[in-house]
Amino acid sequence: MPDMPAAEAVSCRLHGEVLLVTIANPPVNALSANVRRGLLAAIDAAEANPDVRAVLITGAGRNFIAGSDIREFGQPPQPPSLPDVCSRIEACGKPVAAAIHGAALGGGLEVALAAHYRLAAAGARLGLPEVLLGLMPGAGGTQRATRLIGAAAALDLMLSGRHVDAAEAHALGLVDRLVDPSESSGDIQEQGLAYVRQLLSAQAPVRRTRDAAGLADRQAGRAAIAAARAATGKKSRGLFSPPKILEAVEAALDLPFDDALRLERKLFLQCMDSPQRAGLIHAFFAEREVLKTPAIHHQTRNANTTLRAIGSVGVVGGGTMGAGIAAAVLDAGLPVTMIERDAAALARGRAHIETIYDGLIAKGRLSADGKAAVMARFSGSLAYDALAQADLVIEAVFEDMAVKQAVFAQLDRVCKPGAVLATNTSYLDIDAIAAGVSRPADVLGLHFFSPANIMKLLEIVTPAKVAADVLTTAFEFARKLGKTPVRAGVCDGFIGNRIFAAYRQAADRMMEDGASPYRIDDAMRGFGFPMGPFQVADLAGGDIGWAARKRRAATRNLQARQTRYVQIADRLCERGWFGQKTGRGYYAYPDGARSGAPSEEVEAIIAAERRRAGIVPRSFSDEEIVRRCLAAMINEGANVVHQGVALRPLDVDVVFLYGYGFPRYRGGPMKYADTLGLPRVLADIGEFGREDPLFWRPSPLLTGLVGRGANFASLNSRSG
Ligand code: T1G
Repeated sequence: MPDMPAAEAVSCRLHGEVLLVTIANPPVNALSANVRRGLLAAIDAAEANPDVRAVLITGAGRNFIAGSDIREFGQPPQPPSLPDVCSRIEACGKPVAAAIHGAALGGGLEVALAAHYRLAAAGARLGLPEVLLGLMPGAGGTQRATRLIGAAAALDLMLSGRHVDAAEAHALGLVDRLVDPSESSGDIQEQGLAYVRQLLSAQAPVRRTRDAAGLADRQAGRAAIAAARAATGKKSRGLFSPPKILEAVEAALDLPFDDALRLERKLFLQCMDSPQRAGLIHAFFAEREVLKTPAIHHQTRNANTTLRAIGSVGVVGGGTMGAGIAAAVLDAGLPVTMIERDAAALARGRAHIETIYDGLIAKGRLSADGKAAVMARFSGSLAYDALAQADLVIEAVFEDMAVKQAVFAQLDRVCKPGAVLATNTSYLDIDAIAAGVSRPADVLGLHFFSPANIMKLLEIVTPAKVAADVLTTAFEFARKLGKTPVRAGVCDGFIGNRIFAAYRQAADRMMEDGASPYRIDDAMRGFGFPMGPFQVADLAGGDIGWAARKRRAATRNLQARQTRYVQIADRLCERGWFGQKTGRGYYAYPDGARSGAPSEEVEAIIAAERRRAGIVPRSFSDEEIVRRCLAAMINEGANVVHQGVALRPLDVDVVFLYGYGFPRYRGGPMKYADTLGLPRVLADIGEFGREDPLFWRPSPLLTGLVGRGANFASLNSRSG
């Protein structure tokens, strides 16, 4: 969205003695350079016009101001700076009020804090969420918020990044007045003008936030900073900006306002230069880009595709995934019919769902009536005919092609024309499943991640024959479930599991070559993952991967047979050591413990496998472990984009951010690769390829991009 000319982005109109300043910069009134220029000009005009006794700042459309224009970050800065605009507003010799509706976030709240009075409408959302972008308030927010509401409340807003509603903002002292919709009529501009007229008739003075008394109790302020510092140490380990926020708030207690403001700016610019800012802003835009229904295949955009109505959903299978999917659909307010093969299995499916809601009741997040209301929309049956009127059916049975094709044959027999038929398979060939029914255009993959009612990621897998309106309907369904959908093509493991498998293979090779699995997990946690690959294996259950390896072994082609195959996982599975669910896997989980302990027996099995394979173990530094794991992820990510399984590198990033715990501040594997520089990644793959050329074969996409000096980001702008 090009930046609106200053005159259009900010309009001024005199209402009696009040100059109404309106920001109109769709979609969210971001503080672009022209908006800043317009605001500065408006205050200058107000000061110069003797007819003006007060100023009211409002936003057009659904929001007040959603902050600085994030798209400007990383570009050369354009004057005026936002701190200067805020200081100008605060210094105005006539009362300035801000009338807030919708979002007043980041720089938007800083503009309001620079004003002398604030009014908020119901539904307003106020906050200083810069930390979520790897930043901190950079236009006086750390100083004015602290002076207005105290260090503890200000730190809570800035370190959590949470939005507060109008009522809480009023209770905190962030705003002076709430618009009570029942009492008053007219839009926010009317409310605002009425409020300013009251201020004028009350002879309300210019009241600068820099002089507010929120710092009166310095001891409390210091205690709040100490407490926040302790909590931040634990919670935002590895994040760059939280300590900077603490330092700025500390300065509010120790330094005069203008000195503290200068320090805030210095700290802000340090955050701006940190790679975490780039990673988090990439994540911000990527997760919004994937929401837009892409084309099924590159050449066709779904501009005017219709939607199929989804008012009722069937779920086939009541196991872990089936029950989680049913709960996700119930949480979205839809009725669910579950199909199982026998009464016992159906009862288990229902009990599984009930357990989910009982857990919420236990946490006080749901009432018994609430649970009853949800379960009232659940029904179960042993007869597929119960799905005759379902608009969408999601199959979540055992991961076996023949079993799934049998289910789809039943669905093809009973489901009404136009019903969407989806499979939750994690790996299997959906084209083959679609080929088994008379309506392949109605078939696609909805690949949920476990636990399906919690995990936000949903891979929407598009077989060759899927209809455009089925894809659009699936994206709309994902939005309704509050999921982050990513379109994926059909291949073994789609986007996420395929790339994760490459990561696992790199980790397995290092383990057989001498690295302890526990050291590898430590290194990947140090990189920012919540868990290392072997902890994930134990959580997911080794039996699933084992079944997949056995399935693949049967069809391994010559090249696959020539590829190195690490058998350590098979040795554990042969012992029934599948992970948490069997009390031991790579780790031991005595008495059902959730976090595992390293196991000497596993180390012994690994040592025996090395001897069997004739491998003399060597040591691996954390740095090398991380380099190899990421190189494998990035290279396979490039293959996935190159083959069109993922539309753009950002789709791979969103899959890993939402489905595999990739550290958000690194932006995802492809963004991280750009941060490293693709030539360096390619050089690493070349180096590792000297010992294993088949596994470490550089992706043609990677060599191509390096060849023309381009990066993955250059492919993100292509339309979905
Ligand atoms: N700058 C540029 N574009 C923005 C934007 C922003 N601040 N906020 C949203 N957009 C775009 C977004 O990409 C999307 O575009 C469209 O607007 C609608 O957004 C100095 C440095 C406001 C709660 O962190 O949280 O101020 O995809 O889909 O669900 O201290 O957007 O349509 O092309 O999210 O209704 C601080 C970020 C900035 C707020 C609306 N501000 N925005 O949610 O719509 S840093 C923020 C949001 C700062 C100063 C510092 C949400 C929203 P497109 P959407 P929504």
